[in-house]
Amino acid sequence: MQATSSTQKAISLKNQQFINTEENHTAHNYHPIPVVLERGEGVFMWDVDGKRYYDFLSAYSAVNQGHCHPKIVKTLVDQAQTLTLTSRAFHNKTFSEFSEFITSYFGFDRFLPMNTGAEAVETAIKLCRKWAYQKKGIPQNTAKIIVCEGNFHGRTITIVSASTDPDARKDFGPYTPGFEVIPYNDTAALKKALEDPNVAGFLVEPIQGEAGVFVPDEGYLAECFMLCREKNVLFIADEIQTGIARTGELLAVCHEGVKPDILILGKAISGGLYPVSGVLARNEIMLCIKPGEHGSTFGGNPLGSAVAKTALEVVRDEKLADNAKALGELLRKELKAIQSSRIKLVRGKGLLNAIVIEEKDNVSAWDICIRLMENGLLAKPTHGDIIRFAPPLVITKEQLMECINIIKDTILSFDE
Ligand code: IF1
Repeated sequence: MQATSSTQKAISLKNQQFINTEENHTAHNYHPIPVVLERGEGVFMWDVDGKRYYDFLSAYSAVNQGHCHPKIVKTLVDQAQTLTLTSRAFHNKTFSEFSEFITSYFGFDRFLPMNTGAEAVETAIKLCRKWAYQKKGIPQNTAKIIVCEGNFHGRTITIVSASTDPDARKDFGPYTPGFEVIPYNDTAALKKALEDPNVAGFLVEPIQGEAGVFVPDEGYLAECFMLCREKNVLFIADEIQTGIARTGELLAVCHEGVKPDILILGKAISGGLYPVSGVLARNEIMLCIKPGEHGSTFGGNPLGSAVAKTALEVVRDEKLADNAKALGELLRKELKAIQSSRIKLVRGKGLLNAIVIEEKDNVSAWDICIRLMENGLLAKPTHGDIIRFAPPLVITKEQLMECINIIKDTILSFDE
């Protein structure tokens, strides 16, 4: 089956009209699944024809709490009618309350708020460099940060400078210096790289999302943390995608009892209602940045602060980490039981999962996602042959079983 013909058949005229308008008026920096969504609730989204879908992407793990969670929406509406933005030229009450809440929630001394994930990663890099010069005594302009092959930390110039993905980097030079790339899941490589006394930090995803939900060996993070500690190097965890209960613990580093020196959060910290991100660190690190040295107009605004506080309360009160853990195990078990040579591999942790597709008879991961869409489940292929399965963490066992049946029937339907 050809990808183009399967794609065209799947789309209604109404969906196609919105797609055409968007295609004609926007940059072509995405290649979306051809569905036009207009409403969401919990694990579901509806397209412009009123057709209902299970969301198996969760906006790349930003809507862990489910679409339009009523408590978070209420907070958003109430706060929007009260005070939305002051800038941090002045104090605001909501941010004050939120700062106490989030530091005790994650067990850190201090919080620095930003808006998007990439900004939070940039913040962590700046913080690490400040610390390197002020505390570690690395000579000016020589601090190095170690990153991993296949990383994804965002799309700013500095962050793509640390990337190894040609799509993310090509023709965007000149690049920011100061990064050294080592293989992921390779503690020997880290040990070697740490011999350089100018290394200030190790920036790592506890599970590589963009790489196709690549889960490192058990003990990898704990050992990396130990190696960094021995060399007085900051262990910087990018938990933008893996954090906030997605992998079955509040943070993915919790699986190995690691507490990062700098913790980077984004996405689901606000339940997908409003961009909120930030970094957490202890006093000695965070206080290296002084007034005027870093900031953001919207960072720490009352609206985002209120929304994020409620979104984090929902994660705790609804025990979303426990649900992700239990249902993630069920999902992987059931996916592994599907008798199809098209599924090469199932991997993941909690409800951050992926299957690797064996491309044969001209059926690609894209074709499978198109048929999943026809059958009422939305997922997105990555790297050609990988499909991520990451539903909102509020999904119930009954709903998950229905989804597993959709996935199973869809994959088997290509062999009929
Ligand atoms: C896009 C991937 C997911 C992230 C980690 C920082 C950021 C992200 C670990 C930046 C963002 C996104 C952004 C999205 C695609 C996506 C993604 F496939 F590219 F890798 F989720 F799997 N650190 N991840 O995963 O956060 O600035 O976007 O808020 O379209 O670029 P952001």
